[in-house]
Amino acid sequence: MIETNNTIAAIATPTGMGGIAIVRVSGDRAEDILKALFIPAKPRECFESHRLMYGRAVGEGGATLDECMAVLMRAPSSYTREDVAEIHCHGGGVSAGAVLERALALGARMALPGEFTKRAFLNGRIDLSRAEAVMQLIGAQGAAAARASVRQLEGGVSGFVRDVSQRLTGVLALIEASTDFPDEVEEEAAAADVVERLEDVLGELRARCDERSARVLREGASIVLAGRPNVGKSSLMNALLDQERAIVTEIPGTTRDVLTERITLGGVVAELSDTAGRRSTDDPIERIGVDRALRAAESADVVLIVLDAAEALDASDVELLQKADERAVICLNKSDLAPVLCAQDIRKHTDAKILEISAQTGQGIEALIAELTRRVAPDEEGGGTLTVRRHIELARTAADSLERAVDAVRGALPLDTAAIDIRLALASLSEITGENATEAVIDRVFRDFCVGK
Ligand SMILES: Nc1nc2c(ncn2[C@@H]2O[C@H](COP(=O)(O)OP(=O)(O)OP(=O)(O)O)[C@@H](O)[C@H]2O)c(=O)[nH]1
Ligand SMILES: [Mg+2]
Repeated sequence: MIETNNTIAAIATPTGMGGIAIVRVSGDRAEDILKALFIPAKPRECFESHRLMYGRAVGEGGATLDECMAVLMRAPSSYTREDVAEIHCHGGGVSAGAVLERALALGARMALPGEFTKRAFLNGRIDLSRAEAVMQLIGAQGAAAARASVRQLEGGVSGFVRDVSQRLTGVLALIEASTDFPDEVEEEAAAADVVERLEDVLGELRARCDERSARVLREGASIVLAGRPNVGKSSLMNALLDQERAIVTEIPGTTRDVLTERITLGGVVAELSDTAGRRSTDDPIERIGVDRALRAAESADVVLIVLDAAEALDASDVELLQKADERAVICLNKSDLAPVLCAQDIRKHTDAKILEISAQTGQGIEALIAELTRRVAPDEEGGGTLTVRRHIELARTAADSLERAVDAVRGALPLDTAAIDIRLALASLSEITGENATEAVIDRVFRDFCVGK
């Protein structure tokens, strides 16, 4: 389809009250539109590129819409690589709305979600993985997710894809050499070399596909407190939040519903949930609470199993400990009291990490926070995991292809059988950065963007 109006405009800042609101215009007519709607305080014959000007935005007939700043960024040194104009109005939506309307009346059309960034991609300024990083940065929950997005924005994913693809191309060359010149290349040695190199790449691909870390970065982690009534779950919740959030009493069965609050651990946002103490009960309300507690723990990333150090284990504690999996951390609470229960008693039922704490005195809380941080914050060494779901899926598909290639070579099939799967892996990898991406893929990526980005 031939685009008849290629100059787009949108308000790039969020709606609501704020200091400034920015109207962005991109395309061939951006400069004309800016000159028609903005009058600099110091008249300038030509609008100098990349120079912020102070002046007035005007409507039809020259009526002042707002006092504002404006900048023209001529192609190709702009976000979209096209001529871009930005008008910085007073915040609050009304001024920016009037300026946007004026830009539309002067011939721009309303931008679609993500259309500015899509143009940056289509004009070759950024690859698809970087465009996705822009969106992720905007939606980042917590500093760790933002850092991961910035790494991608700086080309972390593109660099990784390039490196891995180059290595796979090298393996293809080796295979070609051994099939084209069978007398010169020793087949068995070549096969061993191919397997070794493919396995190296495979290991790296798999390491980057850490689904759990990716989800935690995107959506935050969930930490759930579990245990029988009165062991101090709500007290621990309050100690971790450093505020009196949950009701604490000496009456077992105090907490009924799931109570959730946000905390930040090592730059990762986590939801901390206090739950009803687990016990069988005839009280219908408490029973619903106990059911909710069980469900919350099922889907949690970390389960804090709270025990009372001043009491012996009972049957429900033992059941909880026996079911503890790798997500569990045992908090031996009330360690300020005369001990009845010790770590060895717990060890008989589980290998999970045990920390002695006191929600009341604060003892051990720092160590617990450190343990939680270690568990939820991603390992950022080596560039970290891929965080965009689409990238993880493609990297997985590539890894699956490589696994088939390794199996083929191990099964003594001709090396060019493996070459087919290596080419498939290369195709999946190139989709991450958007080379040869179909229009449908590109549209899907930009569909979730916000207008004005
Ligand atoms: N000495 C001491 N008492 C504690 C500690 N933590 C909690 N308690 C007391 O234990 C009692 C129960 O505390 P909660 O935090 O309400 O216990 P819970 O596990 O939330 O109880 P339910 O909501 O009934 O399941 C309260 O009287 C607390 O003051 C602690 O570390 N040391
Ligand atoms: Mg409670």
